[in-house]
Amino acid sequence: GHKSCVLWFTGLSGAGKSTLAHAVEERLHQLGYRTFVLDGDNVRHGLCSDLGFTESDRKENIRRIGEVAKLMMEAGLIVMTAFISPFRADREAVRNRMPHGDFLEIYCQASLEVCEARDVKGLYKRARAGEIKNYTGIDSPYEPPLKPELIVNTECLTLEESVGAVLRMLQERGVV
Ligand code: GGZ
Repeated sequence: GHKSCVLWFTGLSGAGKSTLAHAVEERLHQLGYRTFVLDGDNVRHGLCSDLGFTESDRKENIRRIGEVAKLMMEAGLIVMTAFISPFRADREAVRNRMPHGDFLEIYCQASLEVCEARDVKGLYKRARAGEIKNYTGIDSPYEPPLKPELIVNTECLTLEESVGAVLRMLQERGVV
């Protein structure tokens, strides 16, 4: 069996958190590991459908996701979460709920300029136009991690290279 853990991807909208988490999941499946990815698609429509994007709603969003991730980890999975999780204190609170070493923070680093240029869903454009309030990077803050277990620069790296960096980190820490 493997060591279960939580891989906590954080970064701006459009930084590639969800894409990377799912690509890592595919690789881990090939290696025979059991995993689960929590992201906006399976959380914000259900568990957190009552929450929006105010500071207090984001805080509660991250708290719930952290608790669910912890339970899934206890069930033996490698859990990956892909949420902006913009506030350092909220991420640290989740970290402090887990046994030491089981919470691995991965910063998907990409400049606002690049994320905004990607604008996959057109939300940055709408935020710039004032149609969406409290948009992270526009009129709501993002606090980058000070000591993440891994920084993946998704501007410079291909998806394959990014997956490789995550797998290397997991090997170094004895997870896989
Ligand atoms: C940030 C927003 C907002 C606002 C809607 N601010 O590109 P996306 O669409 O798929 O990623 C964004 C997602 C962020 O949700 P999270 O649950 O990850 O946020 S947090 O961790 O801060 O709770 C974006 C969409 O939701 N979205 N409005 N105002 N992102």
